Formats: sequence, structure tokens, C-alpha cells
Amino acid sequence: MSPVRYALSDRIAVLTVDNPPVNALSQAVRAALADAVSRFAADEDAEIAVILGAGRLFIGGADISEFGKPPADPWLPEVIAAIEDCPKPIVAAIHGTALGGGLEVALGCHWRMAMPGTKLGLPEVTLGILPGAGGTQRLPRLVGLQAAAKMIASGKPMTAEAALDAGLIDHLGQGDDVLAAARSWAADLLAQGVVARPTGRMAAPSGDLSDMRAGMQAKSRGEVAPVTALDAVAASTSLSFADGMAEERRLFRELMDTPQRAGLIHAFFAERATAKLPEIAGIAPREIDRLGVIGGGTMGAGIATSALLAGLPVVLVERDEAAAGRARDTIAANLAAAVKRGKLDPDRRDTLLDVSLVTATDYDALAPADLLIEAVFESMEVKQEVFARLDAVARPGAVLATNTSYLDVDAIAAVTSRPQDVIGLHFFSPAHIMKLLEIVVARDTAPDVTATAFALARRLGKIPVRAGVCDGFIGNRILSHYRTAADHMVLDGASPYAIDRAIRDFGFAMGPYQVSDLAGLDIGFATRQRKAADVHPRDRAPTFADALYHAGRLGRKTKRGYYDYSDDPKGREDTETLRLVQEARTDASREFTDEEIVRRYMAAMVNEAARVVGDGIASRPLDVDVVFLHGYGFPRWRGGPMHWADTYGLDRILADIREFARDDDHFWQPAPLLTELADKGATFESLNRKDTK
Ligand code: 3H9
Repeated sequence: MSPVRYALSDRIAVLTVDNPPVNALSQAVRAALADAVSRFAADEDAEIAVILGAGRLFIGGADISEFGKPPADPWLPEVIAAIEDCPKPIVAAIHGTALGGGLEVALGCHWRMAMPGTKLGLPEVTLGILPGAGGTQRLPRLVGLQAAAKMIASGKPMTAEAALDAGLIDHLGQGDDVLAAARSWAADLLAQGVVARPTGRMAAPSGDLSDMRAGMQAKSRGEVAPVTALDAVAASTSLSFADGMAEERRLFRELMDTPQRAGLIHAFFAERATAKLPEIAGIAPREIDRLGVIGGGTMGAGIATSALLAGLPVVLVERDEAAAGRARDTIAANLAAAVKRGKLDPDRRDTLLDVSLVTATDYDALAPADLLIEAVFESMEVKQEVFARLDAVARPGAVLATNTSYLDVDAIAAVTSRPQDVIGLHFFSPAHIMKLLEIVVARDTAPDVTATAFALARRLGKIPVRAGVCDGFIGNRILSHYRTAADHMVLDGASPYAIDRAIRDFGFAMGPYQVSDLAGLDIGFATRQRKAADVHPRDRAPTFADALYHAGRLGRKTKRGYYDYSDDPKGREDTETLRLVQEARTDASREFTDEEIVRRYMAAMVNEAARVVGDGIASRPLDVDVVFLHGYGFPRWRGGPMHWADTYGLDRILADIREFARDDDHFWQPAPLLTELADKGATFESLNRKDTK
């Protein structure tokens, strides 16, 4: 059956794009759409046409899975040109979402309407490309240069209501039936005697984007698509429509060939693959109608906020009334911020606080909860005590979860009479904002408990990644390894500021010593104390970090850590830090280039990540990538550490590790999986493909 249906009644032809799940513009859809437009042009009984999407949205864009393959006719720009050049009027009737090529189809139509709440956007830059089917030339003709440039370079969608104000659409439909609304508006347009109105023939916009371009260039940290997209939009002011289209095509092709495009598309599919786990396929999750949260500090309050925002009632238990009151205040502040960001209706906030949230000091209040999450102090003793108490009050079949970020979930489960119901849910702070959720499956965790955790993640709008039990799971275990590599460089002479700069230039949001300041140097100190018993005689302690800790420089919270925040919220480099670091060094100092800093940092990261995959802690390399993209500020356009490693070359990483091992063969031991893949000339990606889809 054709993916574009043609139906005619009352002189209105309805062309329905039907290609589940998102009506992507695959080759078959493009060909069928072109045929349907020709049929309408030739159909003497049809005077106006409506293009709409079947199912829950209009069109989700070009078919991303075709990227990187040889282009297949007809091209989308040609199909859209056929729509625009049709002598009879064609209307786009948009509901749900219109993104990328989907919105470009609408821009090629002569009139546009959208249903209330619809999202319209050109998100191509988030995939490392630019709108390549006329978006950069048609949108500025409709909404003006600045508004178009902003929408295209940010990739952010706008609502139908904003689109109407901006002139992107002409009409807001009524009701919830897009077909009925579209037919009714098309009949009105016919009655008004409207004619075809090609966007490409509208007046070219005027204006200048050089300031916006300079600002974007300054904050791009190496990402190329947004700036290139602005260049394409700017062409609409100086070139004819046809030449502007040719320039858009040239720049689109240029971006299509970049490793950044490959990295961003890898990220897109990896994020959707983490929830596809053979071990839970077909397994029904347990029902979750009420959440219990134990501990109302930043983490517990964040988890409670996240649940409330998703419509899940919460019982939160704290040790006394004062602590429970503070937790309620934190949640109220989180919800107020959500109102400010436009994520929550002010009326709903009151209901969430007064009805959906119960705070208590007695564990018995947790009895009705279906899933209980502990977010208390990070100590095995404390957590085991909490779990013993939960075991006594939780109803049979309730899921018992720990939010530990390092500790052994098997040992926590062991103090209960129901280890099959215990799982780790490692949220990242702030828990109501960060999307990543490491789901730590313990030795005895029942498959339906794992399925329940994934279902909860979906409900909370999180990106779940399965992890196995080990110290630090996927993210923190790898972090501790590359942090050690950075600390070794500082011990050997590199300034922490030089390391932060080199890592930021690589594309990370922050360098490791900025991260330390944010987390607090007391956290690192406590971790070192906890692991003191496991220290190998050849491990090199970060003596400078201890020196800063003992000097009371705990990071942002004390206004001084590696950086000085006393008169600059961003933090200034500080000679006192450099003095403490220098004093704590025992070996001779040497210089490190930025290039060597990055090579060492990344080799340590990829090597430990290979161990994490080899040990089965992460199911696939792509799971590591998603953890780093969403929990550790890894530059999205590099696709994640494993994708990056494939592009850099696993043989080169292995060679780097062997080079570094000449001075320190204790730390730099190649992971068996890395050696095996490099020797075979294989990639991490080859392991992803085995398990996905
Ligand atoms: C473009 O248009 C370029 C043009 O300018 C120029 C051309 C010349 N293609 O996200 P979901 C799959 S670039 C192929 O879970 P939701 C997705 O992988 C494109 N597949 O649903 C998943 O598969 P699976 C610009 C796609 O309801 C399934 O559909 N467009 C595409 O949460 C469901 O996806 C974009 O960047 C696609 N375009 O969200 C939009 N989109 O079930 C990208 C989705 O096997 N898409 N899939 O895992 C989205 O943002 C969301 O999918 C959307 C629906 C909001 C549409």
C-alpha cells in the first residue's frame, strides 16, 4: 500500500502521509508524495489539496536512517518544489509535531494551519546538518531573518500559537480532529477564492546576521552545524531564491560529510537503544502508583520532584519534623522553578504540594508505596540499616531501590529478605532535571523489577541505561580512572588550569578540576578515605587534592577550591592553588602540551570504558556513550567516548597506552577488550550492532 493516501470529496483532495512511527520522509514516501501531488494537479474535480500526517503527528522529518547511504531519487527539495509549483493551492494541516523536512514540506505548501499545542521546528543542527530542503530560504521569507536564524541555529521548536504570531502559520485549527479542521479551513479558503502562493517567490528578507554569527562562533566549542546553518540563512538576503537553494544544498552536503554529523546521529539512535534490552523484552513491569522516597536532601527532594512532575504521588520520609519541613521546602522551590521555566502550571503546583506529596517521619507511612527509593547518606552501614527497615514495612512485591552512586547493591540487597526486589536507581543531580538514570541490576534482581525500573524511567522522562554492580557502576567507575590520569599529569607538572582548558577545548562542558569545585573537594577526599584499604603500593595519591582539602578549599561552597570564586562566580585561577599544588609534588616537573593532555585523558577514559564493557557492567559500548553524553558533559557532536574512539582509531589508542606505560605500567594496562578489537581491526560499533534491533 502507498505510504501517501489520496482521497477526494467536495473538491478537496486529502493527501495523507502514513509511514509509522513518525511519518519520516523515506524514499518511498517522497516518491508517493510526488505522485500524489501530480495526481492532484491533473485531477479536474479537485480545486484545493490538504497534506496531513496519519497517527499522532504530521511528519517527523527526513528518514535519518538513510543518512550516510547513497541518495535515492526523488530528493526532498524536488518534491517540495513540485508542491510549491503546483498551480492549484495546497494547504499543510499540521498536528502533533512537524520537524525538519516535515516542516519544510509545510513551508513549501501555499497555506499552513496547525492544531493547538503542535510543535514546529527545524532541529537539523542537533543532528549536525542544516535544513536541506529549502528551510533556510523559505523560513526567513515568512518570519523574517532574525527569527528564522534563531529557530534554525538553535534547533528549538516553537508552539503553534507562537508560530501563528510569527507568521509561520496562517491559521490555528479548532477541536482535536485535524482532518475535520483542515477540511473546514480548506472549504473556507476555496470560498474566498485563494490561489497558490509560493513561498519561494515572496520578497527576500533583509538584515544582517554577523553579530549572531560571532556570538555563536564564540560559544560553539568546535561544533560546526549552527554557524554553517546561519551562513545558509544569511544567503537568503543576498542571493535569488534559486541561488540560495543551491548554496543551502552546498553547505548541507558539506555538513553531511562531517564526523560531527555521524557523532550526533549515533547519539540520537544510541539514546533510543539503551531501553531495548533482550532481558526485559516481553516482561510486564510491576504496577507503580505511589513512590516512597527515603531521605529529603538535594537528591531525595530532586527524585520526589521528578516523580511529582510526572504525576506520581510521593511519600517522603525524613528523620525528624525539621528535616521533613526542609525537604518540603526544597521540593516547593524545585516546583516553583519548574513553573518559571513554563514546565508546570501554577495551579497544578499547589495540588502537587498539598495533595500528591506526603512528608512523614515514620517508616510506616511507606507501607502503601509500590516503589521505594532510598537517598540517604552514602555509607554502606547507613544504607543497610535503611534497607533492613524498609524490608520490615514495605508491602510484598514492592520494589526497593537504592540511589547509591558507588556502593555494592548486592551487599545492600543481602540485608533484606527479598533481594529479588532490590535494584539500584542512580539518579544524577539535580535529579528532576538531569535525564540520565543508571539502572543497576544486582545479582538477584528479578527481571520484572528491571522492567519496572525501565518503565519508571520512561514515565519520568529519563534516559535509562542498564549497569551491573561494581564500584561506581558505568559512569563514576570510568570517571575515577580518567580523573586519576589527570591527577598524575598534575603530579608530573601540568597545571590543573591547563588541563581544564585543554579538556574544554576538546568540547567538554567543564574540565575535571572545575567539576571537583562544583561537587566539593570533601567528596573526593571521602572517596579516597573509603577506598584507602584498596590502595595498591604503586598507586600515586593526589597529594595536592588533600592539601587543598586540608586548607579548607572545598570548592564553590567555600568560595575557594581549585579556583577562587570570591569575586567571580565563574572562578578565577589562583596562585595560592598553584603554590599548594607545587608543594605537594614530589617528582620532577615537566611540560604537557594540550595535545598530550587530551590523549592521556581520553586514553584513560576509553581504556576503562573498554573494561566496563568487557566485564559486562555496560551492555554495549553505546550505553557508555549515552552515560557520558547525559551525565558527564561529553561533547554530543563527538558521539560519546566509544564512538569517538572508533573515529580516532582503537589501534592509535592502544599505541598511546603502550607509550604512556613506558613510564607507568601499573596505571596504563590496556583493557583486554581494547587489545582484542584493535588487533582484529574491529570497532566498538561492531559490538553495538550485535545487540541492537
Ligand atoms: C531532516 O529532516 C533533514 C532535512 O532538512 C533535509 C533533507 C534533505 N527518521 O523519538 P521516538 C524513529 S533531518 C527515522 O522514540 P517520540 C526513532 O528512532 C530530521 N527514524 O518517538 C524510534 O525508532 P525505534 C529532522 C526516526 O514520540 C521511533 O521513530 N527531524 C525519525 O518520543 C520513535 O521515535 C528530527 O530531527 C526520523 N526522522 O518522538 C526529528 N524520528 O522505535 C527526530 C524518529 O525503532 N525525531 N525516528 O527506536 C524526534 O525528534 C522524535 O522522534 C519525534 C517523536 C519528536 C518525532
